Amino acid sequence: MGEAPSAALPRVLLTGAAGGIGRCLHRAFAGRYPRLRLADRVPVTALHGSDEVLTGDLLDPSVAAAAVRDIDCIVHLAGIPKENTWEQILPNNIVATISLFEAARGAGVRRIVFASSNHAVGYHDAAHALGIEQPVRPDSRYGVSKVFGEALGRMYVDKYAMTVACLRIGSFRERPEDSRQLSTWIGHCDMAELARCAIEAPDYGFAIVYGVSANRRAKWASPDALRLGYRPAQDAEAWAAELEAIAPPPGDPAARFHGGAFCALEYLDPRGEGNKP
Ligand code: 15L
Repeated sequence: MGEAPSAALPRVLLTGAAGGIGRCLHRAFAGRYPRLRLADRVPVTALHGSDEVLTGDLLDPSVAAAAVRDIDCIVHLAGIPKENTWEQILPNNIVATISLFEAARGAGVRRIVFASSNHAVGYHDAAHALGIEQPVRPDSRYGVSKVFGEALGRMYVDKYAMTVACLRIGSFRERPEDSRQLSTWIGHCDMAELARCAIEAPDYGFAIVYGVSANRRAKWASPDALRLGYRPAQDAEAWAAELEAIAPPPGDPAARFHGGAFCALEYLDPRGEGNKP
């Protein structure tokens, strides 16, 4: 974690605080901010005196309003974290995000850090590096919900002068687990540091940053990371020897596209090859 806490630091709301990234940030931020409100549908256990716990569903506007009250910066992690049906993705990832952004605007919250995902651009060819200038190319309904959140953030910056960071998070894990993650991995320390930078950097308007560690094999470039001051320190390469062999066969959609296994789900090859009748 960066320099010592000061009175100028913002009051922070973490949504989805009981999830994997939520728990990581909760631990990393304990005692750092003058207020740390931990919201989730399931109860979260406080770790520090400044922790506040709010249990409820952001789809309920009264819960969203209570969550954002007297908050300066929201880190929005809540939602379904992988592919699912529209019945799940629409309310939990799209409508709840609208509900939160609207509550934030109404309450005068100035900054939102949105947990987007690499799956917003997952169907780009893995043979080529990705920046943020390429068009979105979601690989799943989950990826579409992240594209939606990014577009919503862009609009709240342009229309309501808020500051919004969209973190296109890669593979958040204790350690990388397969060959793809040698490029897509983000370790726990880097994840906490990226979120801290997005919370604390001077106003930056709109930013999109890939949430990856300093992996030697990284294929995602984030010019906005510098504006936020994010300098990752972890590198998946330490696990390369044991992980290189854990890979889908060449030609498999999970190997051909940046989004990995999400790209293989329900995939129909435009050339008709290997499609089930
Ligand atoms: C994500 O967005 C998912 O939340 C996570 O489960 C991983 O699959 C990750 O992306 C990834 O691309 O590895």
